[in-house]
Amino acid sequence: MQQAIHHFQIMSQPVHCRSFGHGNINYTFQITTDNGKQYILQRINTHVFKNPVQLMQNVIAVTQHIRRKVDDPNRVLNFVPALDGSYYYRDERRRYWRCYEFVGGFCLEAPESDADFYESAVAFGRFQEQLSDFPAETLFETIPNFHNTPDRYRQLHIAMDEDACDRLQYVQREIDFIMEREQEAGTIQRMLESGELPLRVTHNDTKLNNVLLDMKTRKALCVLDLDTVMPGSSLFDFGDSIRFGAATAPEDVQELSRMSLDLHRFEVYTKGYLDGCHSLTKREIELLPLGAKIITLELAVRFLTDYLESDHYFKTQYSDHNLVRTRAQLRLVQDMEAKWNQMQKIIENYVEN
Ligand code: GN1
Ligand code: MG
Repeated sequence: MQQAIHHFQIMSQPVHCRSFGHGNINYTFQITTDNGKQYILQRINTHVFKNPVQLMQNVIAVTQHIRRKVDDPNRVLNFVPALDGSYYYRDERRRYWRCYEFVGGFCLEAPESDADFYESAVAFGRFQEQLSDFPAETLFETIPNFHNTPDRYRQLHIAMDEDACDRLQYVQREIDFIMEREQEAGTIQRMLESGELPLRVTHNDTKLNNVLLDMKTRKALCVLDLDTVMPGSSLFDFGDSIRFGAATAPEDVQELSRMSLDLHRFEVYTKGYLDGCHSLTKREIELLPLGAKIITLELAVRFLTDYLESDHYFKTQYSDHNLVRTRAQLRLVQDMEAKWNQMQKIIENYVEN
């Protein structure tokens, strides 16, 4: 049993603990107590999130904001205070923990039906809508420049120059592919800076497995993993869901021929996202396909950087895991390029003239 659970204000006795979910960053446990109530206990990865106290202030502010707008209290995460009343517990090894009520439900690694994917789209769209009046200036940047794509390229260039573990020799093809697209990859960031695209409060990690679905109805209950809620672009929130959930294979598939973009799922998600969120500008909607392509490319850049820097950021299961992930993402980018006109056509139906 993780001892940290005893430092939170739960009224019953913990009796069972198991590892939970497939997150690449934090350490997550599901706790059951003697009266059947369940909790999620998470250890925050402070290598990634340097300021967990500010992070929890963000998360609490965002969940409180959403709570005021929903009828059902289970439609938003409900964090449990620690014994001292704050929303985190720091243990004697200076590790930070937090806890929230687990009301049941499940997460998917891939949609099992169009309906599942549509549900997740509505949930992320609604999340965007609920935060459209959140005061962005009160949020801390939990990871500065998180989706600043040119900055991600800059970090890759540094990792290439340093080549800390002599891996550059294995990745020339991947580097070539990535560098050919460097100019285009910066377009969204530049449009945010020029004001052509609005800066919004966004989730920034909109993978399907960050949505909790109801066991019986399979309807979306709530959005999880709020650590990266920060000012950002709706294009990346949309795009990251496409990257993960409209792909025909897992993000770390080895057999590259299995990886492609499912255009039908792309359309299903577009419909759901725009059903949930009505505040996007015409320009944002037009550029949604670009969001999908650039976020996929950006993640490839991040995986490759981590590979060159000897895998200190993402959890890995085997030695070339980050390289495998890079290749899978690049294959997806390539397939999006092949299907570019079709993606545009689908979006055209949703742009109001
Ligand atoms: C990480 O923690 P998780 O698995 O939800 C990462 C995302 C990546 C994702 C790729 C804080 O998300 O940015 O897109 O892995 N989160 C952070 O699977 O870096
Ligand atoms: Mg997650």
